[in-house]
Amino acid sequence: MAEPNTAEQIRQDFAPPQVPVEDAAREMEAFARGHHSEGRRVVLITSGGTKVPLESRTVRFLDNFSSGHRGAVSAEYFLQAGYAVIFLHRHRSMFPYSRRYAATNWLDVLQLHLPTDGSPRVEAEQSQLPGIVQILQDYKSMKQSGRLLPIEFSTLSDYLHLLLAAAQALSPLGSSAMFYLAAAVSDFYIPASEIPEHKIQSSSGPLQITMKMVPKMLSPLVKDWAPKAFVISFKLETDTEILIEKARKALATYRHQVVVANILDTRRAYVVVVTSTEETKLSVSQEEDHSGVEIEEKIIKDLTLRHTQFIEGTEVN
Ligand code: PAZ
Repeated sequence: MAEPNTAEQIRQDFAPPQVPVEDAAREMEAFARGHHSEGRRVVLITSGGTKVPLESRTVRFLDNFSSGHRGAVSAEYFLQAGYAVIFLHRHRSMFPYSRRYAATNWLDVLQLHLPTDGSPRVEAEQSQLPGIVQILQDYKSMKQSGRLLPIEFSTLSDYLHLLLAAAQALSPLGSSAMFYLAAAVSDFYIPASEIPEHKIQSSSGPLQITMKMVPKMLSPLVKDWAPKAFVISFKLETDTEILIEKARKALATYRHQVVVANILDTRRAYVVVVTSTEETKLSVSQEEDHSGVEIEEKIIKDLTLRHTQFIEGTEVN
């Protein structure tokens, strides 16, 4: 029997998604078509980590470190650069604009006024929300422009189904579509046919599980699903010795345009943009960091330029 292709494998081998994929597919398709018809480029940003259930009535799951910071900050800079953004992100991970107040306890920021002669009023303590006026302005104008489409996932299965739907929505845009795959997606999963239904019992002794390799989405994405798009993947390592070699290997295997390589501990201050012919090091110095410069601003400046060259067919890489 022939091996199922990746799309079939996702449908057959993974638990049904817990999010309304068909509705999201329709929204993404209409969003992409609308912005494309207005001459705008569209980027799909994936952001955050994936949850891999160990039981189908899930009590326990495998997760990872990703906070969604990279994706949320990048979305803001892509919007600033004029792109329309599909923000495919992990539920409750960082979100563009509001991410600056992710650690804020709103109950401390809000003041309650109880006038004797009127209704209660709630006001925010502005001094506890640094930069709020500018951020609120940017957020409101972005909302009004309709250039941000947030789509949420939680589980690995949700993510895979939604990525497939996003690729189908963006494919008709050809080279003006960009995929910016910053999510930290699990490499391992338990197939739907093998996952225990109920909570794994500790009385059965130490836990031994065998997980299958998650199909590599980059391969069908680049070859079949959106073959004309500009595709950027991210490579995270903890060992600097192997980072660039692994990024190069990914480029050679999947034949997409760019890998952004980063190391777990330094990812906020240093990345290498790797193409088939170049390695461009981008960094944020301590002084820049103190004055609020974010590495994503440099990444997006670099990538939007490469995207222009790609569209114009004048890229040298
Ligand atoms: O989400 P975050 O800001 O905490 O981290 C960003 C990141 C390290 C997940 C991203 O830059 C990245 O490298 N994503 C791909 C990870 C991978 O190799 O699968």
